Order: sequence, then C-alpha cells, then structure tokens
Amino acid sequence: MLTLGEGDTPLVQASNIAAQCGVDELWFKLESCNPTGSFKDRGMVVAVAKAIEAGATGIMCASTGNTSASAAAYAAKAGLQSFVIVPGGKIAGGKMAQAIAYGSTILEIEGNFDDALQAARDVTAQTSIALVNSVNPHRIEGQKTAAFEICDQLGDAPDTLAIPVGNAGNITAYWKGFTECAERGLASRHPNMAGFQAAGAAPIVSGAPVADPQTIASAIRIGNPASWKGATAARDESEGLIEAVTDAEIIDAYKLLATREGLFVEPASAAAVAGLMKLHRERRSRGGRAVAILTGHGLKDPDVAMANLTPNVIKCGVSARDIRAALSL
Ligand code: AN7
Repeated sequence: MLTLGEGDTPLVQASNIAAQCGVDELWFKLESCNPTGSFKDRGMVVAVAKAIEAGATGIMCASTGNTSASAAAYAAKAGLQSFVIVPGGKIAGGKMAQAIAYGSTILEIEGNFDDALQAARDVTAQTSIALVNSVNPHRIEGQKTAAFEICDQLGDAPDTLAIPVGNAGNITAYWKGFTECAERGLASRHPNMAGFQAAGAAPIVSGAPVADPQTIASAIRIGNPASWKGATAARDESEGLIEAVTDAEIIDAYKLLATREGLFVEPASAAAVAGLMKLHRERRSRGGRAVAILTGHGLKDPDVAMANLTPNVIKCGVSARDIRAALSL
C-alpha cells in the first residue's frame, strides 16, 4: 500500500468565463490539488507500487518536469532510488526544486524530452530499474480514475472534455476511464474529447513528429508523443478534436484563469481553456457542459509568471496615512 493522498480532486464550476469558452456550463478539475501539484500522481502511485511488486531496484523516467517531481516523491515515500532524465535548462524552476527536494538523481541531457524518453527506455530495458513514464500501462490505469471522479461529481459524463496534450498519456487515460464508466452504467454517454497542443509542439495536429518543439508551456514541449495512437483513438472514437493553440493564446487563458476565476495554473494547463476560447471565437463551440482539466499548479513555473504578468505594485511608506494616500482612500 502506497499513497501520498492523491486523487479525489475538486471539480469547481466557473463563475465568470464560461461564456468566453462558448459553453453553458464550465467546470475545472483541479489536478493541481494532488500532492506534488499535478495530475501525474494518480498514475505514479500505481506505477511505483507495481515496480516494488516486481522487485525493481529503482525507478526512472524522462520528463518535462511534472513526471519527475511525482516519481521523485513516490520513490522517496517508498524508499526507492529515483533517476530522472530531463532536457537541460528546459524544466520549470518549481519542478526542478521538487526533484531536488525529494532526493532524486537528476540526469540533465543535451536534447529534448523525446531524446530523454528514448534514453530512459534503453536504460530500463537493460537493467532492473523500472520505467515509470506513461508508456508503463500502470500509469494509465491510475490516471483514468480522474474520469471516474468527474462522472461521479457531475452525475454523468460532460459533453466536452478539454485537456492539454503533450506525451498524450493523459488524454488516453481519460478516454479509457470514460469508456469504462459508460460500459458500467456510471455514465449515460461519452464526452467529446477536445485535446490541445501548443502550436510549436503540435505533432498530432500536423500529423508528423516535430524535431525541435518550442513553446512557453514547457510541460508539453514534446515532438513525438509516446501515446500518439491512444490520443488519435480518443479523438476519433469520441468524435472530438485535437488542435493547436499559440503561446499568446495560452498566456491569455493563463491570465484569465487567474484574474477571473482565482485559478493560478501552469501554462500547459491553460492550453485546455485557450482551446475552448479559440473554438468559441471561431464559432465551432459545441456548447453544453464542458470540463477543463487543469493539470498543474501555477507555482510550478514562477519564471513564466514573472515574465508575462504585469504586477500591480505600489512602493509606499508604512503608515496608514501613506497607504491611504497611495490608494486615494
Ligand atoms: C501540467 O512531466 O510529459 O499528454 O514529463 O506536466 O499526458 O503528457 C508532462 C505533461 C499537461 C501533458 N499538463 O500530459 C512530464 C510530462 C501538464 C503536464 C501535460 C503535462 P500528457
């Protein structure tokens, strides 16, 4: 038995931005409320438990940051060594701090996530170290529980499920979860799966791997997703879509979520909301009830926040008189 208290995350209804997203009802699944601040914990707890069962001597993953934070935390809890392979200089500061804090061994490579994943696959194939990327099916089994919770929380599946897509494990897992809910009578229907990639890292949209993916949303800076087929199956079977949003659209949604909904998420998570807003602008929204998966916390990436937000800071004296004068109160 292994747990850090993952899952059972809140589903919170939008107060202010549903209309801008072109839907009648908008709900946010707050996956940042997981123990390491992202959705990765749901699958990681299962993958690490199964690695222990299998007698692994340690765990390894490639990561854009959140998988490594999660792997490092569960390895620490379980008393296992963890090794994380990350693209040098491309990991958000908060995520790097987590891997360091949990005591992981960090391998910084000169290359991108896709190179790191290939290296992790090779090393784990040759050793008794378990690979805990989402190519490990236990990760998908854990992650699909979020779909169960949404059906439970809403009483049925939503009309649309908006989700960011990077390595494509999460959209694959949600689709599996929603399919199982429908099969077992826990939902009367499937949602349309609406996946969103960053425009500079949108291989599934363009239909070909991207050799040098680029985006401000470093979590989804992935050019050759491992679960590509799972993502296109989710899209096609649900009559959904996978489209691209630009970095500017991502930052607009990032600001809107924080200032209008009180939800500070990381840029990758804002891509789901940016996607809904884009569909609405282009008059392609399906309306109804949508759930956006807010995959990770805004505190993970303070550098992006400070570089893109305009602080409303007033330097002033310390007395009540100074403060009232500064605020004209
Ligand atoms: C906040 O941590 O790939 O499509 O190595 O951190 O399942 O990959 C992170 C991905 C969305 C995309 N939102 O999910 C990693 C990593 C956030 C993320 C995604 C990620 P997938």
